[in-house]
Amino acid sequence: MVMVGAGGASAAGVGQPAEWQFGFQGAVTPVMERVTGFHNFLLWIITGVVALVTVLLLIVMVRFNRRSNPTPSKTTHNTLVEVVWTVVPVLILLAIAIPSFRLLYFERVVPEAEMTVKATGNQWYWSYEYPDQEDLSFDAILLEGDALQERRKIDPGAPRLLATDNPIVVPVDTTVRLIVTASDVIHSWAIPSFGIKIDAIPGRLNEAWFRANKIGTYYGQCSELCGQGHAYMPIDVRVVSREDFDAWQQQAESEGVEEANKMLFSRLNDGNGNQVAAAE
Ligand SMILES: [Cu+2]
Repeated sequence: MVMVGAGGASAAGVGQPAEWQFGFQGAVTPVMERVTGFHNFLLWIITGVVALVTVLLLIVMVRFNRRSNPTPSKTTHNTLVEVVWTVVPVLILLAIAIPSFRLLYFERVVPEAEMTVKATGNQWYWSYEYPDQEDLSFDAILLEGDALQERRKIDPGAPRLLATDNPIVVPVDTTVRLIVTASDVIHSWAIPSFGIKIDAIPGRLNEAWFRANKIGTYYGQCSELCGQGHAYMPIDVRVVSREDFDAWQQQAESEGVEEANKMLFSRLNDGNGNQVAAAE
């Protein structure tokens, strides 16, 4: 199979899964950078706890089994040990809780946004609106079969089950407020590399934000079981340069989204898959 969309080892697992990937997809927003950092921090704590418990268990098994310790001690209380095994777990929980709540609030509080995108979950596709622009709205339908083959002519990296006919297009280094809702049942809008997973609930507006710091293509999937087509309503985001975004937006307003996307793909396609590197 041809490696598509990865654009070399450095990009593997950013925006979409890579073969043999072990950890998270690479972070391209401040939220996901912190999520990844918090995860790595927790890993140290977990490893320490597991190691300590394992060592204690081994000591008990070796030193206090029936053969090596035929007459067990009758001790029932040891104040020092009891204080230690109460205070140390409390300290560990505090060390986890404080950064955890800080991160929650960092995700939760939307900073001053430069633009807004509204996502609506439907059975089984997403539709998008750019409320800052008049008449800029479209559906994003999974590309499959011939439509996918056709798309690969202008967007060679388009992966199966992740690419949609109309991607969301946003400029790089721009704070985007994301408003999420649903028209029928509960869905969930999620992009691993953005660190976003937010429920789309009928009759309710949920809010999230992202500020992608790297030009590229980032995929996600509906993450709340929503019926038969749940696996077939992916999320396809193109983070592009300011110039590309402005050109796309103008074209979308004058000629429609389909034409704007064709033009965008021709601008983005450097013959190297769709992970176009920043024009540095
Ligand atoms: Cu869904």
